[in-house]
Amino acid sequence: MALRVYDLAGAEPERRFSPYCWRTKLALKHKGLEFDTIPWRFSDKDVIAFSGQGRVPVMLDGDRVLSDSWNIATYLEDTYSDRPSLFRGDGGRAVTRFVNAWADSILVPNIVRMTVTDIFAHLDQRDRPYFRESREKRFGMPLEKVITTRDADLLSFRKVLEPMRVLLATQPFLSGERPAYADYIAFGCFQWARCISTLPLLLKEDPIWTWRDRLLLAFEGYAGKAVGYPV
Ligand SMILES: N[C@@H](CCC(=O)N[C@@H](CS)C(=O)NCC(=O)O)C(=O)O
Repeated sequence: MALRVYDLAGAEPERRFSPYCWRTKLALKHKGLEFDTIPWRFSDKDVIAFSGQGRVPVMLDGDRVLSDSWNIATYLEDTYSDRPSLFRGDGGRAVTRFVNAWADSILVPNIVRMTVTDIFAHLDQRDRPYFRESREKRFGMPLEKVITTRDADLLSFRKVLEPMRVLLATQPFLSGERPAYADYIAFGCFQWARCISTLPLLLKEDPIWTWRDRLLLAFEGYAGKAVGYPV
């Protein structure tokens, strides 16, 4: 039976924007595993209560229930070890863990600050009150106020990406000649923004743009075909 992934969706069921779910979906593609995705919304906490927590991705592999994208990636790597590797060895796994921490602590907060009203605008009506209340509590201000510094935030965000830019100027993927999980972690963040916002996070002349294009085309254009904006 195909694996199943609960995948965050907007008002339109095919608008799938979670950066963490993108990591998992691309990890599954990399492993060549068949999977189905199930659209999930913030209000559907009860639907994934069986996983013992309230966030997606949640993945089902037969009767195994997994949550947390990093945990899912290590499970896939260890369980399907005869398939293409997500980490390429222990050293790769350790360094990829750094990329995971960097994406979670730097990329995600920077992107959410610039796109939080775009996320809100794409949510199902049922999700809006919860999202507004929980995120306004987190930011300590109305969502509309969070994005008022967006132009300046965008310029500093592009500077934060400098280490990626330097690396990608000399090799096609973060993981070298071929993509691996480190690429999917970072890519998931850009894909998230692209699915819900017209904000041009990247400029066409940026090597990161070219890298992102390679990943949009990977796996027969799986991510490139997703509902989103051509930015
Ligand atoms: N550390 C988790 C984070 C997962 C996460 O935060 N997912 C978000 C969607 S992008 C979520 O489900 N949020 C539920 C909520 O905010 O109530 C992972 O890597 O999977």
